Amino acid sequence: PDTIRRLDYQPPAWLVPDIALEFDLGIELTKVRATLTVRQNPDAARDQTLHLCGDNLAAMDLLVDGNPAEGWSMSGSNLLLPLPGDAHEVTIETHLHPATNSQLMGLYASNGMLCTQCEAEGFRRIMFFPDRPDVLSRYTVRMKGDRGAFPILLSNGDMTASGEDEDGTHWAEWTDPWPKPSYLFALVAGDLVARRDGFTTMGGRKVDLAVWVRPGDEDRTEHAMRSLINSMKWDEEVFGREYDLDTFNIVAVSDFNMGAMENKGLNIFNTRYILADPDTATDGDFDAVEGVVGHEYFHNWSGNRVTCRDWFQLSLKEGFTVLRDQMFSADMGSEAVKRIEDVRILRAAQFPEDSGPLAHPIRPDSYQEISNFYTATVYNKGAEVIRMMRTMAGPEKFRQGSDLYFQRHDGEAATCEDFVKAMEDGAGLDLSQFRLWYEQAGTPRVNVAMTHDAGSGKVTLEVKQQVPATPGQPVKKPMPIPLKIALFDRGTGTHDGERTLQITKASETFTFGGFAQPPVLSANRGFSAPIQLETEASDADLTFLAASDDDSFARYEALQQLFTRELLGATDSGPNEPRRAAIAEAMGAVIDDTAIDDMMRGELLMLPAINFLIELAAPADPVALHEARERLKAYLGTRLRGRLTALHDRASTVAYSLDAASRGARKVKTQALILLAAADRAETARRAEAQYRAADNMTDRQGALAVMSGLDVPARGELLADFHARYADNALVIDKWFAIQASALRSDVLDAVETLAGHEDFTMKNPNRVRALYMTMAGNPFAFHDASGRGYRMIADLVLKLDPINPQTAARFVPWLGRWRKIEPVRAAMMREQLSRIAAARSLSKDVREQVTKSLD
Ligand code: HT7
Ligand code: ZN
Repeated sequence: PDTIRRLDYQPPAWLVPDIALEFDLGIELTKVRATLTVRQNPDAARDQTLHLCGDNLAAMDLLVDGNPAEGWSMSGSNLLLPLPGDAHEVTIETHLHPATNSQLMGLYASNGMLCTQCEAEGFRRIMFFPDRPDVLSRYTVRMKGDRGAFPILLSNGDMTASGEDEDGTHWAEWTDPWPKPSYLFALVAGDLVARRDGFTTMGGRKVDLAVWVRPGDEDRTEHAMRSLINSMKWDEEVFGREYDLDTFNIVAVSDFNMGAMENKGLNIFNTRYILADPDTATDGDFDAVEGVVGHEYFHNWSGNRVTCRDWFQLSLKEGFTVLRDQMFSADMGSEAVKRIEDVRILRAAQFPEDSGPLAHPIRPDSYQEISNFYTATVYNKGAEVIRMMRTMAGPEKFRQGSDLYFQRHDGEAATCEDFVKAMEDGAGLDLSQFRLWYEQAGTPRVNVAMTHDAGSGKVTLEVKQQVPATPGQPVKKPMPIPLKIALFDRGTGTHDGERTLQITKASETFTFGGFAQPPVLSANRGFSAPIQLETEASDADLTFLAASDDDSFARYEALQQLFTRELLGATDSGPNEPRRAAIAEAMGAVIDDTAIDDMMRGELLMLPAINFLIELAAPADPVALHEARERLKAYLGTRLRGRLTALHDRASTVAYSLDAASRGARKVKTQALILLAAADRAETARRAEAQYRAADNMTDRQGALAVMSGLDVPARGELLADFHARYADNALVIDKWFAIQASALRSDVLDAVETLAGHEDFTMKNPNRVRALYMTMAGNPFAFHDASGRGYRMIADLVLKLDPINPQTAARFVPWLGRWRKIEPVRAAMMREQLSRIAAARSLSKDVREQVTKSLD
């Protein structure tokens, strides 16, 4: 397979300033005619052949300047067209079959509607084109179709004309004045209804807003619309970014490979990130809608107005936009809780990637299939890297850097280097060494050792860092790390101010005076750098920080470290009684502490996930870790039973609303049930059943059902059946029904998954459904790491079966098997065996082939 390399970049020989597209729409057959104005790129080496990418296309008609093209040829699936001069008009016709497009890339059918997905390389499945992000064109789109089947016709930009024909068809013309790369092209045609609203920008532009959904879903779009308006306002206030068209459309589709897509003026969303009401969506779902609506909207500047030169620069738009959506959600809710959630995601998804066979820098050096690089590294670590720049510069200077970046590169296809340079110039930072964060993969391990000299009152911190070897990068340089610390006085429980240490070397020391007693070190406060931190803190120090740290992240982290120590130690030598008691006391204090709100209390009561512990324990026995975790839950549930039941009782009296107090109450209710269930199954089952039956919202109902689903009690089956019957018509809730059962910590969970795969509601064609069942199972260590190896086999079977249908989605399951190096040898051998079985398949997509080959290395 071809490997594309970052350093081989060449500018395009031909530019396409304008493209006019005509669509004659049909579910079975859509005809597309494109007229491209092409001209030689003065900044590139001259080439008299126009290279047009195609994927699964045939040119039904091909004209140059109005005459049949001569001398053209196919090179694989691409079209090569010799052109004699500097500027030409090229016309091409293609025929598409949306109904059979199960890959969901290009133009496809979903529930009777037509829609597109072009990022990263989907446009070439619609039209022959230089399908690369540094070719920017002005698009005019005219589409016609049956009025009954496609009453709504949408594309990018603003609608400039429309009309009806006598044969029952109608047409619309959309014009997007902003030059854009082909990956931002979009078209939607179908029977849709809109929630409409408006927004007036800071410059006075009146923008018509619409959220389009299938008839019947419109009542569940209020939160998405509110989130959109909040995003537009927030981007003006915080980043000075204003919207630039008269129309902003969002369309929700139920068959979608990812979360959403930021097409210019016409965002297309997975229904999962649009539809929400209290009866069908949890508080977490509401947050996800807000975050993803914000994310896609923010791309209008970080991605669309300034786009990427090539796909190696993906983090330029994705890392920056994730940081922007994280800041937005923090401002809309609780900054402290949002930070903890974001770090939890980073640790669960990105740390394993960074320490495994698929590790890559946030700006990768090579790829075979770009879809495999829409990763937690590019997105979430990319956001952390830009967050560090913000930490080093401070918010005001960071804003100056961001302003300069947008001003310098508006209308361009830029690079990560352009962003870093703008930050250097605009924010006044020296980022020469910092560029390593774009080059080196791997999570730095930082060790901080503290010594105290009673005579001089001096405290010395010796900081050592090491960046682990990753594929293709055996030797690493030391990273620049902004490490926020505070030194606490044990007696008063206060500190003398937060400091940011700028670490630049493999080993260095920092000294501070004025400490009569050894202080307690609070380090990496606010998770100021995406590192694995090791300190020599005693259990007593951690207990102190868990109770007293004024940085909420550090407080959470101290508790997590106590849990982690206990869980990792317990798999070798059983529980550590004093530590367990200290944890119970710290948890009791968290329950009682009236100074923290329930949203934060809910976070503090959560034990670390097994998939995070596997990272630290390597080589891990996941089931032994699971058992240790269950034992600790049972211990805490027993020790804290009175307080947890009181907490559950108190929270159960709070009425439903979307405000923080009410959401916090729901969060602690489920956390209390989780701990109590491990201690007293029968009593907790009664409590959970009561919560389920009394629920007037999905958060309570799903939380209770998830707890019930892990228990062996008669009501379990009854409630699962009730849930299914109650929501039989709602695909997103039926996804929950599948996921709840696949996440159960029960010995028969794999039988259940197998049965569910044969359920009439299960389909391989809908990525949400596949993920609900199989991604949840792969993420459930108790199921996936079943000692028989059956979990591994089931995921390999899925990959092989799904690959011919939807290779992109299939490839996303491979990394679970690729984590074999972290797992004890017997299971690791079985995981490898399944990877080899996939690799041996006669025909594999490029997507799966790349992931499997790299995972076996
Ligand atoms: N920029 C969007 C990426 C995306 C995508 C990529 C590959 C295949 C399908 C896809 N759908 C959306 C999403 C985002 O980050 O906003
Ligand atoms: Zn994005």
